[in-house]
Amino acid sequence: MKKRIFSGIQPSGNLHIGNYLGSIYNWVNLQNDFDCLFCIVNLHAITVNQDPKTLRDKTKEIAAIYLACGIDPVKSHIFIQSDVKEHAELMWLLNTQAYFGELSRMTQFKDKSDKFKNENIPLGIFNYPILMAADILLYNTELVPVGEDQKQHVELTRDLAKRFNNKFGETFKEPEPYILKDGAKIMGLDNPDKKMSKSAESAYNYISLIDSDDDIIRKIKKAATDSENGIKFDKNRKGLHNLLTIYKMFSLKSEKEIEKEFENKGYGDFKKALAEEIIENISPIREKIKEILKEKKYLDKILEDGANYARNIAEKKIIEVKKKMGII
Ligand code: ATP
Ligand code: LTN
Repeated sequence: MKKRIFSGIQPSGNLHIGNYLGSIYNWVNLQNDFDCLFCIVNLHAITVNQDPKTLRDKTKEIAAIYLACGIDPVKSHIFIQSDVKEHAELMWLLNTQAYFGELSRMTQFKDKSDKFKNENIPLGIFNYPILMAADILLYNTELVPVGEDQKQHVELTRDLAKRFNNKFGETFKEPEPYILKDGAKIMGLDNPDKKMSKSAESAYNYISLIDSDDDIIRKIKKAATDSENGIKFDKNRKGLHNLLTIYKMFSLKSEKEIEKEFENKGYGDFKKALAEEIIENISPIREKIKEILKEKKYLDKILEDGANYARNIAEKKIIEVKKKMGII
C-alpha cells in the first residue's frame, strides 16, 4: 500500500508562480510514489467574499491548472472539496474538539483578520484551519505537501488528531507537513518582505500562470532589488535572493553555476535571463490550460472519478468517527 498524500488550493484569484513552486511543482514529483489526492478547496475560498459565477469558473480552472502543470489523472485523484460532503461534516465534529485559543494563535488568521473591523471578522477565517484538518484527517493522510505558510495549520491538524485519539481511541493518522527547502516561500516581487500572494493589491506583486510573455517581462523588470553590485545568493539581499531562487528552480541550475553565469554581469542581464526562463516554463502551461478548459466533458469526468474515489474513503472514516463520538 502506498502512503497517502493530500493537498489543496483555493479557487480564489489567479494562481501565481509562488503557488506553483511552493506546491504543485512538488506534487508532480510525488505522484509516482504516493497515493495522491489533490483537492480544489472551494469551501475554503468562501471564507472571504466571492462572486458566485467567478468562483464556479475558477474551480474548474484550478482543475485545468493541476492537469496543465503535470498532475496525471491516471496516477492522482483530483476532486472538488464540496463534492464530498464529509469534509463539512467532519469539520463540525472536529470544531467541538478545538480550542478558541489555539485558533487565535494562527498567524494567517492574525494577518487576515487585521483587515477587518473588530466586530466584523468573518467566522470562516477563524475556524478555517479546522476545515483544513478535516480535509487531511478524512483520508488517513501521511504527508501534506504545502508552502511554508501552511506549516502551522498542519501542526494544528496533528494536535487535533492526537487529542481526538486520546479521548475516543485511535482514529486518525497524524500527518506530517512536506515542505521543500527552495520555493516554499516565494516573496512578493514588489515587496520581498512578504510572501507572494494572489490577494495582493498590486499585480506587480506576482506572476500568474496566465500572465502573457509581455506581462512577465514587465513585472520582472520592475521587481524590487537593491543598489549593491554582483549577482550572488545572499539572504540579506532579499529581493535579489528571491529572484535567484525563482531562477534556480525554473532553470534547475545550482547556485554555483548561476553565480558563475552572472559573474561580472548586472541586474539588466540577470533580469532578462530570468524573464526568459520563466516564460520558457510558464508559457506551455498557459497554452495547455486554455486547451484543457475547452474539453469540458474530459474535465468533468476526471473530477467525477476523483470525487468517487475520495468519497469512498471519506464515508468510511466519518462513520468510524460518529460511532466513536456516540452520534451513531
Ligand atoms: P494567497 O496568499 O496567494 O492568496 P493562499 O496561500 O492563501 O493564497 P492557496 O492559494 O490555496 O492559498 O495556496 C496554495 C498553496 O500554495 C499552499 O500550499 C500554499 O502554502 C502555497 N503558497 C501560497 N503562497 C506561496 C508563496 N508565496 N510561496 C510558496 N508557496 C506558496
Ligand atoms: N489552507 C490552504 C489550502 C488547503 C489545504 C488543505 C492544503 C485547504 N485544505 C489541506 C493542504 C491540505 C491554503 O490556504 N493554502
